[in-house]
Amino acid sequence: MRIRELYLVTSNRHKLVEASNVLREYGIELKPLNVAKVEVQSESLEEVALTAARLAFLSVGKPLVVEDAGLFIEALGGFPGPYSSYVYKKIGVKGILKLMEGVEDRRACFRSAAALALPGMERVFVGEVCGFIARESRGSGGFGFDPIFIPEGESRTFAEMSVEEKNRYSHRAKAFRRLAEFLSNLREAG
Ligand code: ITT
Repeated sequence: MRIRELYLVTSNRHKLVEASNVLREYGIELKPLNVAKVEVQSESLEEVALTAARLAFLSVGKPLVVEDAGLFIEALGGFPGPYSSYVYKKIGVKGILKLMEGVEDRRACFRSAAALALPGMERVFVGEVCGFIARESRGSGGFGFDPIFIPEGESRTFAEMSVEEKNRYSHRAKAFRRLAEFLSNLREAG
C-alpha cells in the first residue's frame, strides 16, 4: 500500500504545519480535514486519539491521522496532562506560571499520540520531549504552552524557535516520524 496523501483532523493549524514539515521529508503530503474531532473523556492520550481517528475514518473513509497532545508537569502530579487543551483555554500560560510560583522543581514533558486510520488498519504512535517550565513567558512563535517550555539541552523556549528547530526536539515530530517510518515500511512490504 502506498500512502502519499494523508489527512490531519485538527482545528489547530500549528499542528498541521509542524506535522506536515516532518511528513514532507518522507514524501507524504498532509492535508487538513475539516470534520469534528470527537474527544472522549480519558486520561490516555492514545485512547483519545485512537477513538477520534476511528470515528473520523468511519465518517469520511480517507486515510487520516488524529493527534492528541498534552503537557505533563512533574511538580503538579502530571497536570494538566490530558486536560491541556481545556486548561490552556481556561487559565493559559499565565495560570500555569502562577501555579508554579515558588516551585523549584520545574521538570515537565510534552507527550503526543498520533493515531493513524487506514482501510482495515489502525495504529498509534507516541512521542515525548522533556524539559523545564520557564520562570517567565518568552517568544512569540508556536502555540499553547510553547512560551513556557524549554526542552532539555536548550536555553530557549519552543516559542523562541522556528518550526524546524522545534521539530528537532518535539513530541509531535517524534510521533510523526514514527508514523512516517511505519508508512515507509508498508510501502516496501507492499
Ligand atoms: P485539536 O484537538 O483540534 O487537534 P488542540 O490544540 O485542542 O487541537 P489537543 O487536544 O491535542 O490539541 O490539546 C493539546 C493542548 O496541549 C493544546 O491546546 C496546547 O495547549 C497544549 N500543547 C500540545 N502540544 C503543544 C505544543 O507542541 N506546544 C505547546 N502547547 C502544546
